[in-house]
Amino acid sequence: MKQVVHAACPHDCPDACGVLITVEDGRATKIQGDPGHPVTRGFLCGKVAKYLDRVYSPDRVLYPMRRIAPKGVAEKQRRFAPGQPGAAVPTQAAQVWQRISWDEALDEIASRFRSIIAEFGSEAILPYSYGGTLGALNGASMDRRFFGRLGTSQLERAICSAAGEAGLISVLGVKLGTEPEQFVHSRYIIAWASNIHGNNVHLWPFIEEARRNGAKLVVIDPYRTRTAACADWYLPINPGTDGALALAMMHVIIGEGLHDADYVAEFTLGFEELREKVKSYSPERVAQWTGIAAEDIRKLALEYATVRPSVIRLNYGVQRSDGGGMATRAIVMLPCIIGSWKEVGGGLQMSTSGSFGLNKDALTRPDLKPEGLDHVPRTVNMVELGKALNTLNDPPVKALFVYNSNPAAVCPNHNEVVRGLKRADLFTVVHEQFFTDTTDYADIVLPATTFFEHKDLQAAYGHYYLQVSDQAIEPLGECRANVEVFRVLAERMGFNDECFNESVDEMIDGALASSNPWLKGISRERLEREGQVRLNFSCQPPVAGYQSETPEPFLPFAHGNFRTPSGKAELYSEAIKAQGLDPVVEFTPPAESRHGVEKKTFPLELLARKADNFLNSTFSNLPSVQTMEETNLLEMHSADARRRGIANGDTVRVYNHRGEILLKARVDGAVQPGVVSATLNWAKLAPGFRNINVLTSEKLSDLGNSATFYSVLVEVESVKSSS
Ligand SMILES: Nc1nc2c(c(=O)[nH]1)N[C@H]1C(S)=C(S)[C@@H](COP(=O)(O)OP(=O)(O)OC[C@H]3O[C@@H](n4cnc5c(=O)[nH]c(N)nc54)[C@H](O)[C@@H]3O)O[C@H]1N2
Ligand SMILES: Nc1nc2c(c(=O)[nH]1)N[C@H]1C(S)=C(S)[C@@H](COP(=O)(O)OP(=O)(O)OC[C@H]3O[C@@H](n4cnc5c(=O)[nH]c(N)nc54)[C@H](O)[C@@H]3O)O[C@H]1N2
Ligand code: SF4
Ligand SMILES: [Mo]
Repeated sequence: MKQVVHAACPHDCPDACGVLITVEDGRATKIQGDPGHPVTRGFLCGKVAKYLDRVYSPDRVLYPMRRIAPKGVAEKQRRFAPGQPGAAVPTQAAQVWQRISWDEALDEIASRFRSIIAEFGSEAILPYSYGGTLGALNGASMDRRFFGRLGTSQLERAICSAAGEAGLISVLGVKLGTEPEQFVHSRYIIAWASNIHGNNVHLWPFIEEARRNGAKLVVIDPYRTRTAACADWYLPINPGTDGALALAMMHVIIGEGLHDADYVAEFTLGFEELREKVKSYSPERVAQWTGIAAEDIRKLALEYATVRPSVIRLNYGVQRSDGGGMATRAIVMLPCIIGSWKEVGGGLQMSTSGSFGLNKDALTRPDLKPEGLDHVPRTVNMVELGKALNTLNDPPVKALFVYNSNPAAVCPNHNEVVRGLKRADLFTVVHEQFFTDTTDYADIVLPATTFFEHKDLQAAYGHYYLQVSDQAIEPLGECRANVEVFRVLAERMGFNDECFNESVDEMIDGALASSNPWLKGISRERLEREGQVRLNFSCQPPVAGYQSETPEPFLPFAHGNFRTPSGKAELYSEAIKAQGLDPVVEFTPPAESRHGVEKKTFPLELLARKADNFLNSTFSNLPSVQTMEETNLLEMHSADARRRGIANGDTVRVYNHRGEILLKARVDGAVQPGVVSATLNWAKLAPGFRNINVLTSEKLSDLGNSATFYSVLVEVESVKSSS
């Protein structure tokens, strides 16, 4: 029998694609983008187009496993050749793992948890999860109920976007932005720290259409991405200096009287303070930090303010830096002062996720608590996992439960993370699809389903369509979805709260039962029928003069409606002031940068970037995806290479006070002098079984306690020449 199932890609990606899976006799035989999804438009990115290879990979974890060897990397099983696609050699060999039944696994977990709680208290258990799936249920529902009821330490999930979100919310009060479909109406598009070809490819066709209509594309990125290579104007910027650039743009715009005085007067707060603040950020002064010439800064500001509609696609690269929150805040002020929120094809998009307003309390049940716990459990920042595992006391972390994440690859300060994970007294459970870097340190590995094998509800952070993702095939082997694992664990721990019995459909219904007016008329049944449904913006004021068959564009802030305390776009923020920061906005160079306080430690700024064809560390072990991505490279400028006697193809040692890694030099013009770049990979597929995060730091950003992956200083030296 042949059928086509509608699913939604749950990976941590703004596009949240609609997916059609063809199933024949119970086996998935084809995957394609849903042509009916207005943003997916029938195509998938390269990695998910090969998803059958992932689902049916011989390397999947299919059964619960118990470790019978010491924790860590089984060196003999690893191979590495610099610059070659790494052969996936998972440590699932018989001498490392013993297959056990689910009953044995659950019994062992429950009994270890009980004895740890008895001796150290429930906070000695730390859940650890992030973006494996962004499905509303398998991302955050039964797991939160379980850990809340158990009273474990709470996890501050700040590894990705928290600084930018805090910056965005400080101005707008909510995570909303320009919808991708509107980019076709833009005349001036700034891709700001936005690797659209790599990370947000479904925006690209809209930009191409706009360019066919005469729009100009400007890219601001220290790395010459494929997007930058296609741009009309590429502005390489020094890492971590975007806040200064935005301040200088406002200096020019306000100085020239090009701001929208009516919009500013009616819908913003603190314009006079901002006008004062930007006076000291002249293009000439800012040029020395950003590396962008003063006349280019001036030109950018003038064009942005006058070629209309102009739109900014701001992505998260800016905010992976010490001052990332403030930099985001400064950039988000730009559409507010030029009033481009009023225009179809204007405004700014960083995230659209604030629109869905699913009933998160119904999903996560923050009211659940263990009997007798008299305080709110402590919070551990996931960025500081190394520190938590090695230094936390009172109580120490004695058990770690990892799901939806691969911290041994993605966490900063990798060496410290590994030191912690190696602790013999740490009981680690990892629920995974593959034998990752993190399972190398697990006591128990539990097999997880892929999105083909479970049902979920899918929101998005790059568009406004909600989807139900249907289950296409039966779980492989003994795989279980996150929801089901925490359901049975709750039972094993003796929790008889009704919520642990809720069915997946009941949970979806609960998530949709929300006071958000934009969910009006959107039921599970309708989502199942239609696949994807645009949020119901019918209660928004009409867009003046809009005539078209297509739905009326969504202009969230055309008439103000900011969700800040003042109801205005806050160019001055009491909330920011309360954090001890400048209530308007300020710029300080990142500590680890050429102008920062630690500039003398190491000379080169490292961008520890994402790979265009992986998704963070996901996909990096799949041979068919490896062929699309060259890994373990250090890209550098010829001036820096020459000075160090490094030739293209040489093996180089990249190091700082946190660690070192061997990579293959690529001298190709992707970065400016003073900057080097390398991408994330599984540690066990890299030389020495370490990845780029040996160099990154646990330092937190100014707002949101986020990670600072892109503020890192290193030195590079040649090890030996390649043949
Ligand atoms: N193919 C692919 N797609 C992905 C991912 C992936 O790993 N691979 N990851 C997913 C995830 S988790 C996320 S959060 C999103 C993130 O997607 P993006 O928000 O696009 O994030 P990044 O790739 O971190 O950074 C974007 C760009 O910012 C640049 N950049 C770095 N530092 C600076 C700076 O100081 N200033 C400026 N102007 N630019 C800078 C980087 O070189 C990069 O090209 O993508 C998602 N999609
Ligand atoms: N150097 C450097 N480090 C970075 C970044 C960077 O740009 N540079 N980016 C950072 C960012 S933005 C982010 S978001 C983080 C991402 O950090 P993570 O969210 O940990 O990302 P992934 O590496 O994609 O690992 C997700 C894991 O979840 C598993 N998984 C997928 N679906 C499921 C499921 O349904 N159930 C279970 N149990 N597991 C599942 C996958 O197999 C995969 O191994 O990495 C951060 N680390
Ligand atoms: S990873 Fe992103 S672009 Fe690729 S299929 Fe999933 S949602 Fe679409
Ligand atoms: Mo992320």
